[in-house]
Amino acid sequence: MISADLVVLANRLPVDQVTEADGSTTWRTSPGGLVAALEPVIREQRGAWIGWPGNADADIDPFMLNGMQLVPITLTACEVEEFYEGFSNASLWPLYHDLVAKPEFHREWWDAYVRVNRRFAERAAMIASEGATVWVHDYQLQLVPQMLREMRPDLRIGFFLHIPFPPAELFQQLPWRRQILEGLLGADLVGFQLSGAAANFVRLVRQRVGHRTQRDMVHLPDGRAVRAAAFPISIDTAGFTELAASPPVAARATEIRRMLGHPAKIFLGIDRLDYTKGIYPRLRAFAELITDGHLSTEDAVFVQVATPSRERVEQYRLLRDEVDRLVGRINGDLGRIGRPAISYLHSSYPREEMAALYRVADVMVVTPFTDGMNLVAKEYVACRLDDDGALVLSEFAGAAQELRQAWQVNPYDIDGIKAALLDAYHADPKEITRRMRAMRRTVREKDVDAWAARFLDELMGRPAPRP
Ligand code: GDG
Repeated sequence: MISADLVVLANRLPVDQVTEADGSTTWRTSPGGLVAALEPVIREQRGAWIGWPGNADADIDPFMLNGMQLVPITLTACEVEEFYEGFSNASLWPLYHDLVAKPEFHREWWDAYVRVNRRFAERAAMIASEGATVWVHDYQLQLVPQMLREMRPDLRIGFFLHIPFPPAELFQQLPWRRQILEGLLGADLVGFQLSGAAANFVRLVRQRVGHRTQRDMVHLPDGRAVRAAAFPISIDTAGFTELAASPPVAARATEIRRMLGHPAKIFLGIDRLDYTKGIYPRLRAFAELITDGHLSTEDAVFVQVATPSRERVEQYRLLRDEVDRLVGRINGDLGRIGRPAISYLHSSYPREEMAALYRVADVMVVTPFTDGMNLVAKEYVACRLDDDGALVLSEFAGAAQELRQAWQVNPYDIDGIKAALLDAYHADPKEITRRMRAMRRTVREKDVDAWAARFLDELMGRPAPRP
């Protein structure tokens, strides 16, 4: 029987199942900042990670990997549809992202959300040792803190939301708004990317649940206090810098530039293919700069990587068709043989290839309509070993609050994006270096290890639970 002093809960386990040449299957840690930051802490504290392994109906026993106890949660095919694709990604995701798409609300999706959250909470209650620390992640699991507190009042519970938390005007559309707020209030510490999101939460709790609040604290009738605060997430900066500096990545970057025909400047976008990421307006802005004669396909190429994502959700299928059509039209109208205006890749790549792309891009374009943080912006900065490269960044990405030296844009303003792209394209190398140097200092000082340590220190410092 597993017993852990630190338990992490996230929708997904930090591993992917891979099939070997001989047909056998093994697990491999999935690359990502969160795993990189938490793995050492979990290992040190005999910790466990509870999550879904990623395929429906998989009934897998807990196992050890890299010093972590991994505890798989089974989701039926129907739960994947209703809890994950439905309530998480077609109700909460658009609602929390400023209604960039219209959220759908269905009572059976909500029922599945409650059921799956309870399964996660029950599993955590089973394996957490007496007085253990539990850290719950993200919008798929917002009911877990309260459920778990009812089962195990001896635990210290933290929650971190990776995506934005909307203002009251939007959040109150949710038919189950009160249950979600009460779910989160089961935690001792509720973390958000930005202080504005924490303030939205506290205000909603006061208005909708009626608890007394004081700055970032919520005071519950039973005497417990919950703190809501900002913990802006970051990346494994040293890991990315090292990868970018490695000879194979440097060679690959040179090769990519050659394959693109040595344009004067390379623009780059890397995103999950998601309607919040603002891929459409950025490609239109770039195409208009060519049509208007400000750029030519000799001067510039736009490489857009759109990683396949949530392909069974209707809104994502529609987006894919829209972007496909736009890229087809732009290249049809503006491209020449061997010189497409946009090099569009609907595919996912290993981290090495990502680092090579970051290294080769002269202008990185990150224009989400709204985004909790946006790690791609920080990864680009970490890979700019020579302090060069221009970052064009949406002012509505969480990262914009730290990366102040980027060329900041309103992602809804196509003329504004055009002006920023052109400005970044023509910027004086000294100006580029001045800005990049400052941003590199930020991501060096504030990496994902510092983020995890700050959250866990703050959580441990909360008053001990009173069972
Ligand atoms: C959510 C919030 C918040 C992308 N394509 C490939 C690949 N990626 C990696 C990137 C980056 C990550 O995926 C994407 O992170 P983002 O932060 O940009 O966006 P979301 O996926 O929406 O993440 C966001 C984040 O959570 C953390 O809290 O910042 O606001 O929405 O690391 O590099 N990695 C590889 N191949 C790909 O093709 N290897």
